[in-house]
Amino acid sequence: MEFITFEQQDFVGIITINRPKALNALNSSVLEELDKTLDQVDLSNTRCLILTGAGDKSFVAGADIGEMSTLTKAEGEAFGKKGNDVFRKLETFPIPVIAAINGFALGGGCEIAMSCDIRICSDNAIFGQPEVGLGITPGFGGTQRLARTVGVGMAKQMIYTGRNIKSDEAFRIGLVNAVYPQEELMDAAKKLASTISMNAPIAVRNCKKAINDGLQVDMDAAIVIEEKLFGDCFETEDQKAGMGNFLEKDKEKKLKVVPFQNK
Ligand code: DAK
Repeated sequence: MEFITFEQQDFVGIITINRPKALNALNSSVLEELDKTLDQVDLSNTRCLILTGAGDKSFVAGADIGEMSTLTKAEGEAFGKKGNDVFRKLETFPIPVIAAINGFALGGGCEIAMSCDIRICSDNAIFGQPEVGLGITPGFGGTQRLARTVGVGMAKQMIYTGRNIKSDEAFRIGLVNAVYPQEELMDAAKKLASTISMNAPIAVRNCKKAINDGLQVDMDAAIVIEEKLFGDCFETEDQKAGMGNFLEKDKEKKLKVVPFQNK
């Protein structure tokens, strides 16, 4: 791979978009490599992913404007589909994905972060959807995910003005869960990922699916989705061990990682 690196640390996979000279802008190759990287994640041994950008200046400065500038309508549509497919793959990936946003997250950069489950950022992070200034609309889900993440009014303001916001404002409006000094960001991301990966993996996966799928339907249907995924956890080793440890008051065992179960 030319533009993506993958590193496995225990149960955590770290994906780095590595195109720092272009501030990690997303061209077709980056999108294709990201797609392949996700396909290659060993889900029997990985419980959480971290997505970040190389360098200390930029997470992702958007889709590659140079590549996009000469696209025909048909090519623009194909490029948009490539991006949307991989963003959706991230969003629906079976395990949680944490975006560790280490600088600019503009346009497609903000959009890819919003496809992740959890966003944390460094204090120099800058967010924005500047597309209207380039004569286009956000094309990788920005009009949809930003409104769902920060509310309709704030999303419309950010998108219509194309104004960038700093990390403190991103935190205030709920676009990120926490802000860290740049040098502490990756440790914080790893700690968060490690905490998630110490929990029962089937339950964590089912929580992600329940939240994601439930948000697409009305509450009656959403509760049915939850019921099914709740029921699905029973008779797993994780459920038996987790509840058994509690009933046996075995605090040591409770802290042990329950072996992953493929179903
Ligand atoms: N694309 C390509 N190259 C980029 C880039 C980008 N988005 N952002 C930065 N670079 C490159 C710069 O060209 C420069 O390259 P060299 O000149 O050194 O070769 C290098 O990265 C360093 O950038 P700067 O010299 O500009 O660095 P500064 O610190 O001065 O400024 C900046 C940093 C992030 C403020 C600035 O680079 C900037 O404004 N970049 C563009 C940010 C932006 O507008 N992003 C949104 C892109 S639009 C679609 C689906 C999705 C999309 C569109 C369509 N369809 C459905 C069809 C998505 C659109 C977008 O994301």
